[in-house]
Amino acid sequence: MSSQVSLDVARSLPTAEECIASIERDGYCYVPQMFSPEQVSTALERIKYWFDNTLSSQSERMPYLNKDQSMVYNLQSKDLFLLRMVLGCELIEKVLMQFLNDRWFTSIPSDAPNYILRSFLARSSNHQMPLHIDSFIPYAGPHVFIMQCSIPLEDQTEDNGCTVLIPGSHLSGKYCSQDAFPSAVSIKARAGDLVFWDSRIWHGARQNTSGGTRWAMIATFCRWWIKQAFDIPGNLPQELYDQLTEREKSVLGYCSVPYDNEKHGIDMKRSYSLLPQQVVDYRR
Ligand SMILES: O=C(O)CCC(=O)C(=O)O
Ligand SMILES: [Fe+2]
Repeated sequence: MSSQVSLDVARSLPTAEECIASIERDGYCYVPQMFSPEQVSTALERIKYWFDNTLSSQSERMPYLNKDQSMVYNLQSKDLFLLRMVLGCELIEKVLMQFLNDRWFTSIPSDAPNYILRSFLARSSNHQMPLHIDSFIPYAGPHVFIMQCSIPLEDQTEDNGCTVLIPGSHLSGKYCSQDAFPSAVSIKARAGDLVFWDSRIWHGARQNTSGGTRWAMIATFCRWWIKQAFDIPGNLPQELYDQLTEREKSVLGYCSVPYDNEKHGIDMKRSYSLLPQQVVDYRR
C-alpha cells in the first residue's frame, strides 16, 4: 500500500498491518473515509461549539507553533463523543499498540493499550505552520515513542492549510530544515479520513488563504513514561470519569501517574485494580 492512496478509487479500509508497514517505511499513513459523515458532522459542530466557548479563556502564553492559530485544547475533558471517536476506533488502537505499547507493562493485560494520550486538540489553519517534529528530539531507529492521529473534519486542500510532511524524514535523525518546505508532500485529505504519523517526521501545515476554516482533530499518543501536555488525569470532570472503561482510563494516563510519595505506592506501572474511584484521589 502506498502511504497516500488515490481518493477516487473505491476501496476497502487498509488493514492495521498495511498501515504499520507504511508508517515504518514512510513515517506516515493515510486512511480514506475511516469515519462516517454523521460522526464527522457531529464532531465539527461540537468543535465549533467548544471553540466559541473556550477561546476567550485560553492562556495568552502560547507556544510559538500555536500562536494566532484557531485551537481547542483538552477535548478529552470536554466531550466524550469526541474522545470515543478516537479511542473507540479499532484501527487506531491496533496501530498504536504496535508502535507504542511496552511489553514489560505486565500489570495491564497484554491485549490492551498501555500507551497514553499526550494531547487531544482541534486545529484550524491560519498562517503557515513551519516544519517541525513532535518527538522533541530526532533519532533514527525502529522504536517509536510518540505518534499523531489527525482526523480532518473538513476537506483539506493546498489553499485551506492542509498538513504537509516529508516522507521518510522520521528516520533522518536530524532536526528540520525549513528549506525542505517546498518539497513537502501535501496531505489532501477529505473530511472523515484518518492520517497517522510518527512524530519524528518533519511536518507542518500550509497557510490558509481560502477565507474558510480547516478544522481537524489531532490526538497525540505516547509511551506511558512520557510527560503529557497537560495534567490530563487530574483534570477530568468526575461525571465523565465515571463513564469511562478501565481501558479508557489507562489511556488517559491513570495507570502511570506518579504517586505523591512512597507511602501511597511505588510501582510506576499500575494495574486496573488500583484505579481510583474519584478523580481527586488519582495520585494516591
Ligand atoms: O494542522 C496540521 O495539519 C498539523 C498540526 C501539527 O503539526 C501539530 O499540531 O503539531
Ligand atoms: Fe506537529
